[in-house]
Amino acid sequence: MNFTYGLIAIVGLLVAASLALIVLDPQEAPESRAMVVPETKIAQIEEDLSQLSVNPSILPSITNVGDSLVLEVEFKDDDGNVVDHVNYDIFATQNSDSILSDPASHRHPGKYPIHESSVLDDSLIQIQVVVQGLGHGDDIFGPKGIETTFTITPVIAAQTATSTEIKTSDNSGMSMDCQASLDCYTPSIVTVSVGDVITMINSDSTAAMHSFTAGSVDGFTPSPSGTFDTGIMSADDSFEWIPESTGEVPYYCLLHTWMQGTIIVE
Ligand SMILES: [Cu+2]
Repeated sequence: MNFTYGLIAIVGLLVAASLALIVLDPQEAPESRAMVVPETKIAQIEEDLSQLSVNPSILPSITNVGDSLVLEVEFKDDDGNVVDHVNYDIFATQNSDSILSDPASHRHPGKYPIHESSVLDDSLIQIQVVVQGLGHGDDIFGPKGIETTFTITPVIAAQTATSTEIKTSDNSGMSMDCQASLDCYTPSIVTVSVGDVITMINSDSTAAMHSFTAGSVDGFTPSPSGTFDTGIMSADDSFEWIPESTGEVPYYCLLHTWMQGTIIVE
């Protein structure tokens, strides 16, 4: 049904309603409805309908790179009142590729489509909403073909990097006892994520020098892996390491090879 045809249907209904109020005698059947509407009145109604405003707004919930864009479309008139029973098409593109195409969508009060795109990259998203009239089935009226374009820049999700501290234990250089109790370093086993900041601190209150050297120890023979090495640290020295790949990273102290720990990177 095109716009003009819809208008005429509405005009017909309006005229029928007004005639029903005026003509109380059911015997006096109204004349052909279309015939009694003056051209000026059609023009006026056409003008009124064309000015009916249906303004879409998009309510996106996710715009992270690597996720889908999930959104609903809400419609309001110029006074900010929600307009329901809106028929609309929605399309979205990114890099000129279609990432969403839901033509013939319809928003009911309380029951409305949630549109979901394919996975986003980091380039601009263009969303086009085309209002196709109000109502259902054959009874569709109101503004049609009104296009509104939205643009969204996907967000690159912030790295939720956490920082982790590993310290040398008091007296860990003086006695091998901490080897059995697994607390030469505290914590001696720690699980972190790729991108986390690991701060290694020589906090031993005896002011002994220590290192955090990635690698393993066979008996008293160390095999450095080269993943990280703080070198010899004086009291209160610290060193930062950010793991770039997953895996278990054992480490030890160059000066006291019984001091051993493990960083598990996930
Ligand atoms: Cu040490």
